[in-house]
Amino acid sequence: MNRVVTVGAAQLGPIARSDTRAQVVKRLLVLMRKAKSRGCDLVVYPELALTTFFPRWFMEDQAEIDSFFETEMPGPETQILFEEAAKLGIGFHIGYAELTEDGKHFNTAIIVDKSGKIAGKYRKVHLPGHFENEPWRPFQHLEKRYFQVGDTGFSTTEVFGGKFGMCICNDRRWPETYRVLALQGAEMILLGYNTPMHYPPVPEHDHLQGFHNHLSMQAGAYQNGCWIVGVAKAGKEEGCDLLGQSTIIAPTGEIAAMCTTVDDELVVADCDLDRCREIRENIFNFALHRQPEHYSIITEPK
Ligand code: ING
Repeated sequence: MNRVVTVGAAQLGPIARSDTRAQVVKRLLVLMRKAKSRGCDLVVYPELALTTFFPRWFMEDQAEIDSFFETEMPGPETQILFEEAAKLGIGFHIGYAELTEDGKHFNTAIIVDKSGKIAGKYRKVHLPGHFENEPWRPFQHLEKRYFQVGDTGFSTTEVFGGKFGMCICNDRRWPETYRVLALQGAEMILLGYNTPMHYPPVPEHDHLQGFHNHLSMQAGAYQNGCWIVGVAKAGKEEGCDLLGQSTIIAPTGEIAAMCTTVDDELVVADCDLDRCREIRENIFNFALHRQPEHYSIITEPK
């Protein structure tokens, strides 16, 4: 009996700076119920899914910055998500800004199982962008200012009958991300992203954002024999065009499902976790073919 997980990629359209958590949670619930009605075991939401992508602005008032963070998960505004998931018997992945009790700020994602329990947590390792205000840019990308590098590392969680890993947005561009997860047995990697179409340092790459998005994830899936679910916050958000093209990618690197709008949209695929073996027991059989003694430069300190 093959281990098939029916996955819903729940892309979000723009979230306005003025949108409340309650307004966003309403949209997440619509997508969760739709996913359930489509037979999903799991629904995957984007990175920083509860607020607008606030690193696009330079802020100095820490209280204003912290207003975009969650100090509890579930908290008063998100508890309903966990309750509805348990009631429907569906798991979910969601990204959010995490402010810990000891005052640490992370770009975080969690996997919640079908009983509404948090089964895994990940804090973003590859923080893109810059630290200081750079007025030359049409918008900022201050993740290095507002978040610290994640301290969870990349790990897997046994859930939905398989081994699941997480990463977040910029992590998906780094091949090390997928290999570290696949070496731990990850069969499906869940990730959200907020990717502006315009990349101020190299505007001549703007037209390649969609290509680089899928290139990175399709390569990661094929070279590591795992399913990858990449889900966007998309559309024109506070004047900034964000890439859509949320997708579910098979271990062969093929796109099994893809969003075609830049709004709230659900796409679904039946993902047979046992299909990872076609790759992991052959072309990328790590035990048989890898030669780590020749790779040490990859992990030497910068
Ligand atoms: N966003 C972008 C991403 O890695 C970026 C930042 C955009 C980097 C375009 C390079 C090119 O998709 C986040 N949130 O990491």
